Amino acid sequence: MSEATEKHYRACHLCEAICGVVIETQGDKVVSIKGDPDDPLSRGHICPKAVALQDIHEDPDRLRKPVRRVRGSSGQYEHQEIDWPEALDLAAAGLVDTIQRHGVDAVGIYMGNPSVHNYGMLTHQSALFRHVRTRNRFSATSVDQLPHHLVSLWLFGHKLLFPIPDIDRTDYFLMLGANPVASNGSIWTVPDVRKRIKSLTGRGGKLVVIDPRRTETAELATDYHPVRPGTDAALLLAMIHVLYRDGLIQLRQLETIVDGVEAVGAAVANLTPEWAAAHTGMSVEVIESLAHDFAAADRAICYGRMGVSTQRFGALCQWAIQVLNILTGNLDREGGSLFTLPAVDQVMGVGPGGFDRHRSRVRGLPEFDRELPVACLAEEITTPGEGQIRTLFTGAGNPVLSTPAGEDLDEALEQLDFMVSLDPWINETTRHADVILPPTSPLEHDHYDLAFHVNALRNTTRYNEAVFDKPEGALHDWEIFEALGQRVAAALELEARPSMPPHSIIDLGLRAGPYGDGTEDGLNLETLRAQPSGIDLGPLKPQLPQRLRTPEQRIDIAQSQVLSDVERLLAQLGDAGSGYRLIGRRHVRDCNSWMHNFTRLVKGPGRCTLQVNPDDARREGWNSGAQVRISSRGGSLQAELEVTDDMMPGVVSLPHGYGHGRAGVKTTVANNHPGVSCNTITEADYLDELSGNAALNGVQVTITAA
Ligand SMILES: Nc1nc2c(c(=O)[nH]1)N[C@H]1C(S)=C(S)[C@@H](COP(=O)(O)OP(=O)(O)OC[C@H]3O[C@@H](n4cnc5c(=O)[nH]c(N)nc54)[C@H](O)[C@@H]3O)O[C@H]1N2
Ligand SMILES: Nc1nc2c(c(=O)[nH]1)N[C@H]1C(S)=C(S)[C@@H](COP(=O)(O)OP(=O)(O)OC[C@H]3O[C@@H](n4cnc5c(=O)[nH]c(N)nc54)[C@H](O)[C@@H]3O)O[C@H]1N2
Ligand code: SF4
Ligand SMILES: [Mo]
Repeated sequence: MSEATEKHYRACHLCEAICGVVIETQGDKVVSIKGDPDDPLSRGHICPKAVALQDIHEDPDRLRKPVRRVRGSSGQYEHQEIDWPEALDLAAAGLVDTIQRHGVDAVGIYMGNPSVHNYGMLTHQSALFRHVRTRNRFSATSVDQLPHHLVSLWLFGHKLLFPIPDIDRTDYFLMLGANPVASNGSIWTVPDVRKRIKSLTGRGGKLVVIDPRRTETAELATDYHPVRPGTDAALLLAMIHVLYRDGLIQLRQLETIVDGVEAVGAAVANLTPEWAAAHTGMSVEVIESLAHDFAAADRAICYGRMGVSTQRFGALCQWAIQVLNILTGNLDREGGSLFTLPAVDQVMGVGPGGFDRHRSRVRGLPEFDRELPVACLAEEITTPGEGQIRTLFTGAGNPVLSTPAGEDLDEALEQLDFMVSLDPWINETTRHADVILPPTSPLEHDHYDLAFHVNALRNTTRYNEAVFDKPEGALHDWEIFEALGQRVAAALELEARPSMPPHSIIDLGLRAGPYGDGTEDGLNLETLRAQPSGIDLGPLKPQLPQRLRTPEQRIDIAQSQVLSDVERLLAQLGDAGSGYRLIGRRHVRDCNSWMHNFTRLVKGPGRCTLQVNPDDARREGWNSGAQVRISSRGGSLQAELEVTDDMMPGVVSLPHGYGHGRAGVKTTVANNHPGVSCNTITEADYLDELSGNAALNGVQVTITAA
């Protein structure tokens, strides 16, 4: 007789859409994964990646035990399985030894993107890091959303106060540098965005997409305008100029809480549509009508993501986007952009963040939230002197593939005295580690979306139990942090505070939160356990000024650092340079560097192609399928051409997260679909100088036949 099937309710944690899924299991096997129609946020939606929940769990390449790197008889490195106590002792000893000999700053830390999707890593990383108070902390934030955090800190007083586009109730949506139809949304938890866009345009609303590539999202838009990479700040500032020039400023409900309106008007006085047209490649008419339509719409949203964040003027763009929302009274307004009120309220629970309280040792880049820009990680390892990184800890990250000038980092990692990685795979980064500590599979631990309810277009909450029991002897990520923390504390004679498991922290957070003890909802872990599809807490509501964390609960839009950055824009926009501009690209079946080891997600034609516009191809004599060499100041690589009129002339696109198949990497399927890493040619010194965020988009490249 076959075993009975069991149903498990769960969130998919692979991207920010946090879709609810129903996983059917039989014994220790996953039988099916389907969308959960009862989830109040995702309403049954899933994307093709949801099946990866099973593939991750079953992947034979996923490490089940720690490994240690040793030189084999042939002189090559190999990885040997070791027991947990030995692995933890080894990892802690490496950290302690460096701290004792060179001080805490000689330990570097890099935390990658999945750490934000795994709540135990968020609640418990401090169990280790509080004993390693190094200035050399890094994360994927500085190749991603750093400008968003800064602008939220500056305007709203807290790094996590993100205005969330209220797409379901808007009339006009201006979207720059985002492709949610492929990415499923970012800093905007918006499951089933395709349906929501169709509903917007179906009810007569507009979606206007600004992007150098006619994306999957642009295909659904009412209007699409190509823009030259890295020039959006000019467009946005000229739109603000038009609002002032044509008397279209309308603060509405924000009237009594916004300062700096006059100063911003002065700063944009000369930034005319004519000026912006010359740089962006957009016409004066289009720029003016964008400003007019935005101001005329009853309810409007301006939103921009990776394409306007990881570029040369990322912080200026994100600031201008929010200033457009504010000057038209569309912030904190239904159908505009609103703040969430999550059940576990991180805005009340974690510090607001800070900026430029110290700088990186070699290049003097500013810290944000006690982290340095990862674009300077390699030089902090290779440059001798006091504070040089000698030991590196990485958790849930693959910076060799995901950070600019990744090949330099790849080499730098070999110069370390010691490296430890908390990761389930031997990938391009962790292959350098002396010891790799693999956590339980995602289905073996419980789940709460500590991060993404903060960004969701509706207030909901959901807690899910583990689908499978933890295997004998295995450790969760949080338990590994705890175990390392205890060992390091003991060796350094520091106090190791006892901690509670992540779910108890969530219980406390729920009880103390806005729907907790003493409220009508009375949420706690038990009430959530009883409704594993999630609990609806209603649509986003206006909350200003109470929600602001600025000292006087006011919004000062005339931020001096930002206004000074306009000078840099004026100085740098002029040097358009020659050659092509490189941008990135996401595919719905990718997820950064770690979704290529699952056959179901990589099958079909290779996706790591260089897309170019047909006119460029014709002029250069290139055809689809040809191999070309792409070179930048940082390096060069070879890729296959794909000619498509989705690309605007002069711009080429290559996805990131490829470049597998290197010696020692143990991801069998990915190694057979290696592609090339576009971060071979992105540049460590090409940054948004205001924030320190990497400018991964808009890199100047030349292309020749290979
Ligand atoms: N399928 C899939 N989903 C993902 C991920 C993934 O790898 N694959 N990654 C997840 C992560 S970590 C993130 S941060 C999000 C990102 O989410 P999004 O930002 O929505 O995704 P991207 O595809 O990076 O969209 C960036 C867009 O900016 C455009 N662009 C590039 N340069 C410029 C420019 O100078 N100006 C303008 N206006 N546009 C420009 C690109 O053409 C691209 O369409 O996606 C998440 N979801
Ligand atoms: N050129 C270019 N570069 C980019 C981007 C781009 O658009 N263009 N996008 C950038 C963006 S937005 C981001 S977020 C970064 C991502 O950069 P990273 O976070 O550095 O890289 P990922 O590819 O997400 O690597 C995730 C790693 O986490 C591991 N992992 C997965 N789940 C878990 C878990 O539960 N626990 C542990 N311990 N490990 C786990 C995986 O095995 C993998 O090794 O890349 C950035 N790099
Ligand atoms: S959109 Fe896809 S990857 Fe993202 S949470 Fe939903 S099912 Fe998972
Ligand atoms: Mo990201």
